[in-house]
Amino acid sequence: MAMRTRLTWLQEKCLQNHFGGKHFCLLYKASVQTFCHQNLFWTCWDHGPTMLVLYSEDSEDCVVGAYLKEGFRKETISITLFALRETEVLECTIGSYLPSLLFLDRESFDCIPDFCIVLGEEKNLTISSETLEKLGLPLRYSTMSIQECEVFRCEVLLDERKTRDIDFFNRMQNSLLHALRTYKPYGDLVPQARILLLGPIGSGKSSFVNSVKSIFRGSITHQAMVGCDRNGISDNYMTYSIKYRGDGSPLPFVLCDSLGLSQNAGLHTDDLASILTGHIPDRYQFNSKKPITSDHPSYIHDPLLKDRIHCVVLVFDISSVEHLSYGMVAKIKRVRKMLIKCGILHVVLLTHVDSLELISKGDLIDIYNCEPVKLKLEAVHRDFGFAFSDMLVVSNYVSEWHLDPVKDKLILSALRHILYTANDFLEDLPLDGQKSEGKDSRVCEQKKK
Ligand SMILES: Nc1nc2c(ncn2[C@@H]2O[C@H](COP(=O)(O)OP(=O)(O)OP(=O)(O)O)[C@@H](O)[C@H]2O)c(=O)[nH]1
Ligand SMILES: [Mg+2]
Repeated sequence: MAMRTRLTWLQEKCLQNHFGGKHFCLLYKASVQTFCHQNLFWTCWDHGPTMLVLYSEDSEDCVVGAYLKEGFRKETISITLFALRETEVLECTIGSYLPSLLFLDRESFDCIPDFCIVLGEEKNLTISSETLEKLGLPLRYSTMSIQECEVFRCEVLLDERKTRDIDFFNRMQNSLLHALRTYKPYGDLVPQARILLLGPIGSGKSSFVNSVKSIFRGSITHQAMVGCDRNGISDNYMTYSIKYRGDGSPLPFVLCDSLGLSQNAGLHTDDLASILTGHIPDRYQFNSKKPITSDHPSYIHDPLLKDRIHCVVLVFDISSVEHLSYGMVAKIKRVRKMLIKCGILHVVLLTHVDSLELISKGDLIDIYNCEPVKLKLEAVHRDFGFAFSDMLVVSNYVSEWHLDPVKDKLILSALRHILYTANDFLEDLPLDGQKSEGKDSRVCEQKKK
């Protein structure tokens, strides 16, 4: 049976961050492998950096333990004692001691006086008052009964990724790239799926365009203008057809970047309706107060199916999505109603996941299982009603110099979901609509000429 730690996600994360971003691998769990320190030594001997964690019945919200940089070995070392209460870790270093002296030796009655663990029948821990003070623990912790004792090997996460996961991510990236390059919009109705990025100012729309472009180009690019301005950076309607680095052929999708949504200014809902129906030309300069009209010189009068939007991506900054103003939330709900009314399918893209508190680079490997991300997804689901399967999480390329296969996987997986959604939209179009507006009409027109 696989052993599971008693540490909560948050506790494990706090300790990981505190001890240099290490990944913990559970080596010993006393309730499963006996409360016997000889047994514990035997199992955990010479594993490199090791962390021992003690849980007490008396204090549910606090764990204490020892971090051994050199691991359990037969030589004297300095030992870091720690206490984790809620999200705060306090530590103090003692030494040099033989690590075995953390446990009471019943024959010689020898033990580290500051921190003495007794396993076996008694199962208790005694901490000196001086150490209690350094660890910020009240006096009642001077003798604690031990309910559980766990020992972890502390692996260097990045090294581990280098040797084990990078291969996996490279293979994954190749298969995703292949799937996206060979993607075909449903029924060949259009040559490219047209995806609109829509969301509050600064949510990361243009950065997502740059991220996708960077991956397919094979190096970082910042073609779409990105920045921080409360009035918004993008004020033109920009459509990006992206080329694949290998053969320079255009990919079967177009990303459309728009003016951000804002409570009082930003993208006008009439302009949004014109974008969705394909009336707005590339590079059109928006005016928040004056939406486009049919007498504008570059207004597209008879848009074809290929000019229309086939999927809308609602982009939010995951770190601030819960703090959107009441007016903004109401605006997004209105926009969503409009999309539903027009029959346009939409998905949610949550950016900035890297800036969530406690999330580190290593978490991007399994981001949907991280507690803070799960909580955010639940909040967005609760506030807006989006389905969990339609919420995608990414970390955009914003300040990096090089591509990272872990980020690529998140971005490409999100893009694949978006394109499948565009296909659902095309598949659901009424047959008449497909024929009159789609490829067939273009072919007919060309034949007539
Ligand atoms: N850390 C982090 N920063 C991001 C991410 N995505 C975007 N940013 C930053 O957020 C800011 C806004 O990003 P933009 O891509 O310009 O956002 P936008 O939605 O296009 O903004 P407007 O065009 O003004 O509506 C920039 O400073 C980006 O560098 C992300 O995933 N992680
Ligand atoms: Mg922008």
